[in-house]
Amino acid sequence: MASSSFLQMMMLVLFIIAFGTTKSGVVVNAQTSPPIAPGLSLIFHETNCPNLETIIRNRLWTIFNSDIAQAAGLLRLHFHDCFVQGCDGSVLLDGSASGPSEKNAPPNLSLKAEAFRIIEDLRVRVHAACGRIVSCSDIVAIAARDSVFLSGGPYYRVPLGRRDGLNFATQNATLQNLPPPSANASVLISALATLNLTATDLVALSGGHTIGIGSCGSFEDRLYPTQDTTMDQTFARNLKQTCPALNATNTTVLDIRTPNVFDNRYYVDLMNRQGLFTSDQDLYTDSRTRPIVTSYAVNQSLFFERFVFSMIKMGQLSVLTGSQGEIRSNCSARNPASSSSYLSSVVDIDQGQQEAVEGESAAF
Ligand SMILES: *[C@@H]1O[C@H](CO)[C@@H](O)[C@H](O)[C@H]1NC(C)=O
Ligand SMILES: *[C@@H]1O[C@H](CO)[C@@H](O)[C@H](O)[C@H]1NC(C)=O
Ligand SMILES: *[C@@H]1O[C@H](CO)[C@@H](O)[C@H](O)[C@H]1NC(C)=O
Ligand SMILES: *[C@@H]1O[C@H](CO)[C@@H](O)[C@H](O)[C@H]1NC(C)=O
Ligand SMILES: *[C@@H]1O[C@H](CO)[C@@H](O)[C@H](O)[C@H]1NC(C)=O
Ligand SMILES: *[C@@H]1O[C@H](CO)[C@@H](O)[C@H](O)[C@H]1NC(C)=O
Ligand SMILES: *[C@@H]1O[C@H](CO)[C@@H](O)[C@H](O)[C@H]1NC(C)=O
Ligand SMILES: CC(=O)N[C@H]1CO[C@H](CO)[C@@H](O)[C@@H]1O
Repeated sequence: MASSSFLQMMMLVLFIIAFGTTKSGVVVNAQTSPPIAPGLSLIFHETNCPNLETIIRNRLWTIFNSDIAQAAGLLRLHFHDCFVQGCDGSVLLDGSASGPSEKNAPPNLSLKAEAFRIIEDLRVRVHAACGRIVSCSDIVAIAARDSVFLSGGPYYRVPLGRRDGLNFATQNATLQNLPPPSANASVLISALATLNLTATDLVALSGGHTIGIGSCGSFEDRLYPTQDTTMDQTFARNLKQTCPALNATNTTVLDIRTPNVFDNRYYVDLMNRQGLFTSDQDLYTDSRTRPIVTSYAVNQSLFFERFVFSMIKMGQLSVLTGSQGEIRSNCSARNPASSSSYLSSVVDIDQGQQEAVEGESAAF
């Protein structure tokens, strides 16, 4: 589905949206949006960086044309950023518990490492055009939206004006806020409740697994030593070929029906007991979330509407605005002048401990 004709079609839709000639089914209107956080605005960069969104979209269009898999990595980066101490770009910092440093990267996380490189590349382009006025966290939020849209999902406008955080995401914050793929619905519901996200938000945001891949280590506990009884037999047999034993390093798609298309088939997978992670499948087992899964499986428009709502809500979690934080001149490092006193504490972070945090091993 990385075909250029598909992407061209999406660009056309976007063109139509931009010039308001018609109303497309994939545009989710403002009435279904949550309130915009104080300090953020839909037109924040309209006058000082009018080409911001075009620069990002054109670049991502080119990247996705040769590798649509990058879309999932960029979407996941926004999740990880927002879940851990708010959407402040802290996940991008070299030294954060799941940050880009090669030392921290678990094996076979090339997708994630590439996502960090793409964000920094976008920042260079945006700052070259407009100066250092757009934050890395805003760029991550726009890139996530474009990843959704250019993969076939809904288009929505992203509230902008985030500032980049000065603090690294610690291992504790990362572990506490990013539930593992082995988490059940109860754990997920309470983890998201601490972020003021509801069970409906949980099910909608989990729909991000309609694109992307997972590695054996994230679901091998469902295969060995004993097979998870909720798993479809044929699905389990195929997964055992992909991951022949514990500690296998293979990967497989999260949505077996349409792995590279942003649609509602992920929920159809769950209804057929073909969800990859426990954190996916348990949404259909748990009576609190099961009806929500079913409603999205039978109505893609409803899923798109709720996904957009929850993305905008999540995308505004504990944002820094106004004079808080800074606009980084390098997404993976704090600006030099203000950081000298803080940088010394970075070396105190125990590298061994950081490696224990599996960047990809999260339910989102
Ligand atoms: C991290 O969490 C552990 C256990 O949950 C706790 O013992 C430790 O004090 C925490 N560290 C920090 C810096 O908060
Ligand atoms: C969910 O997982 C938690 C932590 O592993 C466990 O304590 C709880 O019993 C589980 N709940 C259900 C309904 O399986
Ligand atoms: C959740 O909502 C409460 C009450 O509105 C607020 O005090 C708290 O800061 C919010 N938490 C987050 C993580 O946004
Ligand atoms: C990886 O998965 C593929 C597809 O299921 C399978 O053919 C291959 O044998 C697996 N590779 C390893 C090393 O297990
Ligand atoms: C898998 O790795 C863990 C930790 O590295 C190790 O304890 C375990 O023995 C390994 N299991 C197999 C089947 O290789
Ligand atoms: C599907 O959801 C949309 C958006 O909420 C709604 O307008 C529509 O009526 C629903 N369709 C059906 C068949 O329920
Ligand atoms: C950005 O910061 C990272 C982490 O400190 C560093 O490795 C990299 O060289 C910096 N990039 C530039 C262009 O200075
Ligand atoms: C370091 C590591 O585990 N690398 C593995 C990544 O995945 C490929 C297959 O997809 C393996 O061949 C590598 O050994």
